[in-house]
Amino acid sequence: MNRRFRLLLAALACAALLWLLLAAAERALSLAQRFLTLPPWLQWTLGIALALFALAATLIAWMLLRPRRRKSRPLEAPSRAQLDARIALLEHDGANAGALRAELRDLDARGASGRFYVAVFGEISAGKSSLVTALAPDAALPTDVRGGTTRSVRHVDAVLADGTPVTLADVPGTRETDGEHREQLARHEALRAHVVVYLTDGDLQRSQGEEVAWLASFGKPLLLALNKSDRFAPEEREQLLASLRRRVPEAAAVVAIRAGGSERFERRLDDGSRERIERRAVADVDALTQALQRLLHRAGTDLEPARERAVLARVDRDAHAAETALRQQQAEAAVRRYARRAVVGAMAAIAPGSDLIIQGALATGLVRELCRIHDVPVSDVQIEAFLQRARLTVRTSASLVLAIAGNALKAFPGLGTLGGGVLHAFAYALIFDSLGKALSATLAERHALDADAADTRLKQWLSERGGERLKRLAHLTVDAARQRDDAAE
Ligand SMILES: Nc1nc2c(ncn2[C@@H]2O[C@H](COP(=O)(O)OP(=O)(O)OP(=O)(O)O)[C@@H](O)[C@H]2O)c(=O)[nH]1
Ligand SMILES: [Mg+2]
Repeated sequence: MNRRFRLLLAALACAALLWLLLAAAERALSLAQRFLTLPPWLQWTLGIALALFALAATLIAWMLLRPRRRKSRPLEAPSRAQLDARIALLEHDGANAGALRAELRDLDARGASGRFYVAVFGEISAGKSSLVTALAPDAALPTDVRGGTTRSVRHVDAVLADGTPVTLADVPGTRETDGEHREQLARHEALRAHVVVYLTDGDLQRSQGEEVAWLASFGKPLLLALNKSDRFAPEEREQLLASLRRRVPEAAAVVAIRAGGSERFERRLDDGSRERIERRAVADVDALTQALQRLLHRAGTDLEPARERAVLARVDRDAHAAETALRQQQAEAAVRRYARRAVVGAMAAIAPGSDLIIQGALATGLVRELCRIHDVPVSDVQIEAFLQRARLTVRTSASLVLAIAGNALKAFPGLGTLGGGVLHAFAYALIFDSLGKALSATLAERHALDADAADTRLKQWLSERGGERLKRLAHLTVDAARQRDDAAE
């Protein structure tokens, strides 16, 4: 479109707009004139109706346009029955699932107790124990300026101002140097609670933001409390609260409190001298108590199902980790078993050739077994296609594998005394170990027999010269040879 034409269009649009505005103004003026000629009672009625209409329109616009709190998707968690079945399977396969069972027992016990559990969570020295003591003065939990005072989870019963009984959990602080185990305790306890009070004594650092996001990802109802508010001037406190509200929109409330600490002042004595006095400050946690009461009343019956989902989601993650570890163990045992069979087979061969060919039936057995362990369905055609590639890779790496085996014979003197066929037997141990490790890692990662990925890993493992691994394979070869010799006698 050329420039002139565009200018012409713009001028026309401006003229049309002006005409519309003038027409609207004229209409408004004539309406106003007619309005003024009406009798007063009609003027009043029309005026009130118009005001009500304007008010309703503003309200509707506000409801449509107001900033909304992000609604999080309900947390996905397996059902209790599914988890029970998985745990039973883990136990059947010899894994230790005691911690998972204990977590589910705790879930049931708390559910049956009908009490509200509130965990006080946050970095070390944020004032968690002071807050629990302020809410339940009989508890008198130890507090200290030094971080890391609380070493384990403690439950304390309290009654809120409106008479609601709650159980408060004082937990170790996060971000303590070498305190990973205690942090884990704290996190698990937070997930078991109906509500988490996240305590901070300033604006949120990045790590604290991550903790809050982690809690929110489990759908935990959160109250964010700015503690030690006595350290801030009123203006600064308001700014901090505004910043916290902006950064944690998931929080049901953001409040400022004073959980503890001490007050220092000077007193003039009769003899004119001055005495410095330090005493425990009076706590002011009303804003938090009220927010907690409101939350418990509002969310009431939804809290227990949400708590259950959070715990089940956590047990699901832990069960998944246990299943992965168990699979890994079973896969390693299978690889050891097949490597040993390959060694025995190689030693039994009367005149092993210099060409290292993977022994067909054994290799097929290993692939099938690993796929079964990793729960990956495979066809005979897929197995054969993968083994063909693997054979090619082994053939091209043969000289390297034999060189590694040769060096191992010198490095582990026991091997050298075993007589004929040991070089090849050890080479087969290396090949089967590499094949098994490569395939197992690929199956765990991709949940499919990806021949490309497994072959790339096989190449890496065939050239791997790690001392510990060679030592283990040397032991395996020596054991197999001894058994062969014992059987022959
Ligand atoms: N000025 C001030 N100091 C406070 C306040 N609340 C707690 N403190 C002090 O902060 C320090 C740490 O308090 P704790 O209650 O032990 O903190 P915690 O979070 O339980 O600490 P850990 O158990 O080590 O994680 C203590 O010296 C308290 O006296 C407060 O509101 N104002
Ligand atoms: Mg503490």
